[in-house]
Amino acid sequence: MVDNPVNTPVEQARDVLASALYPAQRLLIVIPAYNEEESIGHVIERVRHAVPQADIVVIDDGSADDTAQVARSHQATVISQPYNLGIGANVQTGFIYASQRGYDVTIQVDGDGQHDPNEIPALLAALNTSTCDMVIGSRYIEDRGYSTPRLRRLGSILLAALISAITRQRITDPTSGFRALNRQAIAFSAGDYPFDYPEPEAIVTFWRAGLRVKEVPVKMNPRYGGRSSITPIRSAYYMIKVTLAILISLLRERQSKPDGTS
Ligand SMILES: Nc1nc2c(ncn2[C@@H]2O[C@H](COP(=O)(O)OP(=O)(O)O)[C@@H](O)[C@H]2O)c(=O)[nH]1
Ligand SMILES: [Mg+2]
Repeated sequence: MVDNPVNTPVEQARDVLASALYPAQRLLIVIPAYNEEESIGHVIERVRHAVPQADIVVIDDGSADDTAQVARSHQATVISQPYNLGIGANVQTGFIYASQRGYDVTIQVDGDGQHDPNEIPALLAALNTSTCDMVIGSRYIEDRGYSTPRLRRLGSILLAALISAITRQRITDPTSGFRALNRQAIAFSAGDYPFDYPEPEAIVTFWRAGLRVKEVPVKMNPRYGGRSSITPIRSAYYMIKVTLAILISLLRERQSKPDGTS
């Protein structure tokens, strides 16, 4: 377990500024969780400490362990899927929930503890101060000590190159699920979101719909417990599947933005 790090004075000042600038913004933290009973309680507490004004929904993806019970015992709202739907459909459930309840911003924070809630204000600040619809927390823009297994890093670099070439914009961390979405991006994702390994493909889908994406540097942790779905053997499979999914998505009819423009 990682202890709750105390924010530096600069980080505290940034948080105060962010909430002072946008006091009325309704924030929803979407936490996808599949068999994360070891970490979910800690993640909820750290999120609450970092953004006390936000609501928290845990989307339990048909976990076989006590993820839902633990999340409820930490006073989070829990939506339990009837069975394991996979990460894309699971996260999309969060976007549908957010769009139905009129949230202004969602921030996806994984249930395994990899995403540092103290970085949420940085994502929010970028979403609010730049002209973009989605902000991605990237662990690779700056070296903040995150170590990725070699094969996975290679896959991530290749995917980043492919997506950067397609979107004509530098993307460094396409598999990061640490993301903030504004209303327009939430509405779009509630209606159309890739399934399975959705993060890289979603960047391309957004670009095709005219939604703007920006990356900001964040620090990330290793997961607290449990296992990543992406084992070394599955990395190669993941790469091929995601690359094909992205290329095929380019053949799909262009989706228009929720406001009807394209
Ligand atoms: N492995 C897996 N994770 C899921 C699923 N549905 C939701 N999740 C959650 O999605 C987040 C990211 O998954 P993870 O396996 O850590 O992927 P990684 O961070 O890219 O290695 C975690 O919080 C999981 O609990 C699923 O069907 N499989
Ligand atoms: Mg993870």
